[in-house]
Amino acid sequence: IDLTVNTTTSENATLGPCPADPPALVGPLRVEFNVKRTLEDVWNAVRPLDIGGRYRPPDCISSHKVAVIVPFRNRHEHLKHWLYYLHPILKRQQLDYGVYVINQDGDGVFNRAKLLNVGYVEALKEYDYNCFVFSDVDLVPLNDRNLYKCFDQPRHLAVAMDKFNFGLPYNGFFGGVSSLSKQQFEKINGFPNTYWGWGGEDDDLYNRVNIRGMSVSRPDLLTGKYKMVVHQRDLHNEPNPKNPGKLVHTRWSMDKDGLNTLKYKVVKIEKEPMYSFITVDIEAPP
Ligand code: UD2
Ligand code: MN
Repeated sequence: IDLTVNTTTSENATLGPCPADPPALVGPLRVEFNVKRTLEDVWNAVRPLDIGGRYRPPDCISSHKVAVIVPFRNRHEHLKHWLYYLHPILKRQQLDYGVYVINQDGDGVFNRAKLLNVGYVEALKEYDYNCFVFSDVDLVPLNDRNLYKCFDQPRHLAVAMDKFNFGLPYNGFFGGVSSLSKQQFEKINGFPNTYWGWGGEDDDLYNRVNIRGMSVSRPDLLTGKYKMVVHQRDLHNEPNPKNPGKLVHTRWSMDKDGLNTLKYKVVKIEKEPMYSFITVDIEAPP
């Protein structure tokens, strides 16, 4: 007798793994920021999603369980562009993903890296993510073959930004968008929490990766093209002159400053249709 499962009656049990090359990718993309978008326009362009900006491919099982973490304060116009472009891309990439916007409460000094650590911890409370993509809110990829997943080594994705003439500004640049697996991120104790204001935190992460014997992988300069929304420096995020000097100490500071020393209070969690909006008090100096 034939004991094989009847495939027509148990569809869910018979989903296969997603292919290594997602079939719907199109390559180069047109991206336009000189358009006013309402949240409703954006929703109509990206729906359907599960609440909180969650998605998994309907027709295959993805092994990439990705939390996309966005540091945020007062950039709602940028967020609309980001959601409008990123959701369709992430869907075509067949990722099992969720979007977490980590909103710094109050108007103390901004701290991008600490917000990203918070995003890591909060996302893991919700789902068994194995990969974390850390992205500025104002950066949109110009090629959907730049996969928002994790690789054998920590990855730098934003290698060719328009503001840097589509090249790397320096060899060790690790800013904008990066991805680390859960294991890679734990191995480096996450981001530093002590880089207040603008600058340096991405270089510290680069140091951490190298000190732990890993290297940074990158897409080529055509696949890694990005467009950044043109903007001025925000209030309360001035370049901090103390940050560059800290970079020579990463080797000694990294075990005392990171995930293992992270302290914050969640003020509010809002489950929006296209993202989770987590407002946090990170004990920012005035
Ligand atoms: C560069 C890097 C960025 C980071 C930063 C230094 C690029 C494209 N990115 O960004 O990864 O290393 O330098 O700290 O080169 N943000 C807010 N509200 C604020 C301030 C910042 O939401 O008031 C968030 C937002 O996601 C923004 C990100 O922090 O995209 C980085 O800040 P930025 O865009 O002002 O700095 P930028 O473009 O020089
Ligand atoms: Mn920016």
